[in-house]
Amino acid sequence: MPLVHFFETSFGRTYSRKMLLVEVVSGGVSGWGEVTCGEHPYYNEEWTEGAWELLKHYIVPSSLGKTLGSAAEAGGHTRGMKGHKMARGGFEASCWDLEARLKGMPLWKLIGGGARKEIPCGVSIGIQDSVEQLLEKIRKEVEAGYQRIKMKIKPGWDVDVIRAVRREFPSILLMADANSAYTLADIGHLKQLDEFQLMMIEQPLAHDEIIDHAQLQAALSTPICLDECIRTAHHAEQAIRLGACRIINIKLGRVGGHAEARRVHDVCEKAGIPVWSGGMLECGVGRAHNIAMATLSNFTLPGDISASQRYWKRDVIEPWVEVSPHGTIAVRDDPGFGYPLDLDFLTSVRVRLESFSAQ
Ligand code: OSB
Ligand code: MG
Repeated sequence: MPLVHFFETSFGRTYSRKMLLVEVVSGGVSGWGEVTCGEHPYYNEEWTEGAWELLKHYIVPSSLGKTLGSAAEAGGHTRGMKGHKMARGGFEASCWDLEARLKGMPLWKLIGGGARKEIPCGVSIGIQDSVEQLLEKIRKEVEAGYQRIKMKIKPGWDVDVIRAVRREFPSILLMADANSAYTLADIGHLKQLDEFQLMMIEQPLAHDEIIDHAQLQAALSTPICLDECIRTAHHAEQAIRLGACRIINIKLGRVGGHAEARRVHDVCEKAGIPVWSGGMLECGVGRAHNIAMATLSNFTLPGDISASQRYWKRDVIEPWVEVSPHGTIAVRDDPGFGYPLDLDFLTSVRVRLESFSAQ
């Protein structure tokens, strides 16, 4: 599906998405999950075609025809596999949606959420062709009511650009996401960001490097938020113990699904570390899962869950995800993740389908 506007991070520019959805069927009821990896292995090691192969050759055979007492057991079926959390998480999430739909209850309730009826929303704005273009985009999103602006940075698009944004918007909640574009050699450069009252700087250093982040955090007054580094609750424990971050971004796919997302959430809550929901340019399926997750109590900061129409001309769910003028998404009480699929549209944009049956 083409994006309404290209999205550029420090690792590249995306014009359209090739998304992989998982439908798991039992007793005539369907549950849906989204594999949230990118088309290319640049955010982390996963990519759409790789995830397809993993599902086909490992995840589906591990589960097909087996009895699952509850979705909480779904992660166990793929536990022997290393990595590939987004592929495994897409399957895991589909099982949670299925269980909730079979029970006729909202997913947020099944996963132990429900701390809020409205999710506070922010937006993630990519690297633009010019500073003027970025300022224009920020103005539009602030006027739409979004509570927090995240801008992507990389070497050459950082200190000066943030200074220009701050001059125009002195009091907005602002943060920057580097997607691993820096190293410890850049400490002096990154320290310049301390003058801009950023809420946080997200994942400045390598995707798999917690220890260096501890050294950087000790040198910065701006809080560091880890994204890519946190794939398990144990990583969260280690990062917190080392002082590598003061905030954590939880992405459902990156940690392998709802069960582990909950564990990461709980570790952070106990340690007094606030969390927020990240995004991966999801279509409605992944977006709706994120909304359910963001009703857990410690999701106290506005996350990267925003309206469907910021991404898509038409979404695969109906209604689409909408954001109120005060920058919130109302949590729905319908069964499962709460949004019916637009199956006609989904079928019209589908480029590949493979079905597996126990019979
Ligand atoms: O690091 O949060 C990130 C998109 C693709 C890959 C990585 C990231 C992002 C975003 C977009 O920031 C969040 C969204 O609006 O879905
Ligand atoms: Mg990020």
